[in-house]
Amino acid sequence: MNAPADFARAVCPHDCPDTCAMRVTVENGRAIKVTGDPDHPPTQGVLCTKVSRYAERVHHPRRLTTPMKRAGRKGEGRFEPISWDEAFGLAAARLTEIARREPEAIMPYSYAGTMGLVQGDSIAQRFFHKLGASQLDRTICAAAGAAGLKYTYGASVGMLTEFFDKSELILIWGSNPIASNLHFWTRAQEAKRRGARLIAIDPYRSLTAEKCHQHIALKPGTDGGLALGMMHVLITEDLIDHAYVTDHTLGFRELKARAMAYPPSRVAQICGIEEQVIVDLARLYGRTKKAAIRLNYGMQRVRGGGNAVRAIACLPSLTGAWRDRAGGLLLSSSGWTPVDSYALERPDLMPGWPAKQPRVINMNGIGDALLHPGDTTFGPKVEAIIVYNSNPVAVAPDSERVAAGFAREDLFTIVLEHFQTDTADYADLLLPATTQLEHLDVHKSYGHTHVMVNLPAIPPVGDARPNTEIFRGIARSMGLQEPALYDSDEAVASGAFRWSDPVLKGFDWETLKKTGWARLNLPDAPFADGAFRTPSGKCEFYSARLANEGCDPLPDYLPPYESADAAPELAARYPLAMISPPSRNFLNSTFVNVESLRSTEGEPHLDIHPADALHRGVNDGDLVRIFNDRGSMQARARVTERAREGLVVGLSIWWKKLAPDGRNANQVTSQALTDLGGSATFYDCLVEVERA
Ligand SMILES: Nc1nc2c(c(=O)[nH]1)N[C@H]1C(S)=C(S)[C@@H](COP(=O)(O)OP(=O)(O)OC[C@H]3O[C@@H](n4cnc5c(=O)[nH]c(N)nc54)[C@H](O)[C@@H]3O)O[C@H]1N2
Ligand SMILES: Nc1nc2c(c(=O)[nH]1)N[C@H]1C(S)=C(S)[C@@H](COP(=O)(O)OP(=O)(O)OC[C@H]3O[C@@H](n4cnc5c(=O)[nH]c(N)nc54)[C@H](O)[C@@H]3O)O[C@H]1N2
Ligand code: SF4
Ligand SMILES: [Mo]
Repeated sequence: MNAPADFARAVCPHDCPDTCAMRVTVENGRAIKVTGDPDHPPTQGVLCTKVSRYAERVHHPRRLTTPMKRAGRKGEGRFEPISWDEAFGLAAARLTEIARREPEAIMPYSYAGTMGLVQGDSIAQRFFHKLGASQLDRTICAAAGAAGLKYTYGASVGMLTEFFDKSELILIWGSNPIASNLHFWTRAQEAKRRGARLIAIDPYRSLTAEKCHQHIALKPGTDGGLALGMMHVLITEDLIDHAYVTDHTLGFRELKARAMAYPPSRVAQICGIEEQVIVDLARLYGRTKKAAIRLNYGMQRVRGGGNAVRAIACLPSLTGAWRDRAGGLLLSSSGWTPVDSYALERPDLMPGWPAKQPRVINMNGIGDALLHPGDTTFGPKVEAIIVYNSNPVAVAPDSERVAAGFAREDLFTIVLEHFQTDTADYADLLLPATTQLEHLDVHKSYGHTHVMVNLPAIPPVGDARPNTEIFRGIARSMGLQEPALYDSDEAVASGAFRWSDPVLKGFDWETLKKTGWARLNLPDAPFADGAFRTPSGKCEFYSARLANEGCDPLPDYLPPYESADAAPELAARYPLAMISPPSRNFLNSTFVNVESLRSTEGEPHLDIHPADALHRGVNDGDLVRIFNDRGSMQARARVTERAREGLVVGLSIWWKKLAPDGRNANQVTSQALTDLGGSATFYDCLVEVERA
């Protein structure tokens, strides 16, 4: 038993709810195999196809292994190697000059290339805070849903994922777990074997939807309407748990009045589904004791995303589904982990904190932000951008504008990356970062409730350095004196969690380093007796906080910005709704450059309903052009009933330069923001399609 392990312990760093524990086999300093840890309950020994190939990505021949500076025109992607000293010197010279004059002209841009709390936003945030740089509102993915949960439950918390296999009914709502939440799917299948009914609520017949007992293909962006329609039925047919509602919720009377405006006949119109489907769904949901909802972020990437999450989040509290551990709802579990973000990010380093803080730029508006000339409302023009853990030129909405912004000759751009992505092409300085197998990190999960440690398995590939080390190097060259900028990775990691929180009882950094993970001490059925995290401690159907902020205190249905209801003139010109959800073999834009995975995906496709195809003279296999006023892209048409009529689906997110026409789905998406949280509205997008 005491023989040294022949593997190193690691954690999958990707933006995925499953946060798998990995075992890495190393030979001569190279990772040769990465497998799922059989002892880690959520992982159960299995990794997805993408990450089973992680060693291929780590030792990829095109890994960036040395710092480089731009040698060609902006965006051309030509670079020449330089030393780290020269790179730090160039970065420091330019940033010092700007910071002295106008610190807010410097902005960070990062997201979840790694979910690690150390290589994510620790030293990097401290660095930007110390400079007084613009702050970034990190809203590209989950902010609407997070706001919906916050106002309803008080935090991003919900059912524990391990009990879904005991559920009798699972609504898989705006989620395609076979692609994006594999380990949940295993549990759902276990539930199915035990007789549970699985219902997919998704405008698209995804890989998951086709394996469920029922698929409800509503129009995109209409989920809030469906939830209100279900409430109408639950209330009029008295399928309500009155004791639960009285003891553990707030605002039933007001919610009831709102729901009465959504009879199934009206909701059928809104959602483009049959009235009876709504009635049957509500009855089944209301009559099943162990009724669970696995909601995912796919349904909140539209104007009304925050309200829709709020409406859906009310359902288990109306029926009392929370009473059983196999009932309730899970969108995100990330709020269960007591992360010490103050210690990690040190907001107190910001000049003027806490009274006054540097401006905040919403990352979804990066296109407009980079092209903004600067004025009294926006503040200073952006002169320098430092990108890490993200690939905005591929993933941010309204990509024509994003690319135009990055192409500005006077913009100083630093990119920390593993590969020469679409964004890296625009860098003035391109700095090689280590991967998860080469650095230390700690993780929480947004799909399960374990905290985890990742220890380096191999030395850095080439001259790559961890993000933390790169920011420390720039800070040192700038002569910044703040000690917190120079904390070691281990010091940062050991302070990432509030160890005194009861959910971490019995654990500390040293034990966690040895065990690799720890399950948070949480009750099996977290809201069986209420105890929500809201100010009232109840599930807030009616939110006084929203009312105070001048918003609707009750959940409502808001039609998508780009829909016949909200914009009939636009819908006449661009009649097709387009969504661009994740591909199974990519993770956002990560892995698109791993040949074996890209060849499995083939090429960019567009799924289009036979009636819509016929009308446009499009045949299966034709190359089509997808366009609106923002831009256009090409894809290979797949004529299929997987897409409901009026909907087209382009699985994403391709690297532009690896797509035949050098473009991707974000050419047509918009920078508009959701109702709550300021999230992106990738799936609120009207287009037209024609043969190319
Ligand atoms: N393989 C793979 N896994 C991933 C990712 C990836 O790119 N690839 N991305 C990761 C990331 S960043 C995230 S945020 C998570 C979750 O990412 P999500 O965006 O939630 O992705 P999915 O779980 O695939 O669910 C999206 C599903 O929602 C459907 N959908 C789109 N619009 C609507 C709508 O208006 N209403 C409803 N009901 N459904 C709608 C889509 O058709 C799709 O089947 O997955 C993560 N996991
Ligand atoms: N059309 C459309 N657009 C979308 C979506 C969609 O469904 N449709 N989904 C949206 C969603 S949900 C999300 S979350 C965003 C995701 O957007 P991003 O967070 O930008 O995700 P990725 O495209 O995976 O890019 C992450 C990059 O970080 C790099 N990276 C990984 N680890 C490290 C590290 O340790 N150090 C450094 N320096 N770099 C690292 C990777 O190499 C990769 O290039 O995209 C959004 N964009
Ligand atoms: S991407 Fe998700 S499923 Fe795949 S290994 Fe990572 S955490 Fe697990
Ligand atoms: Mo995401």
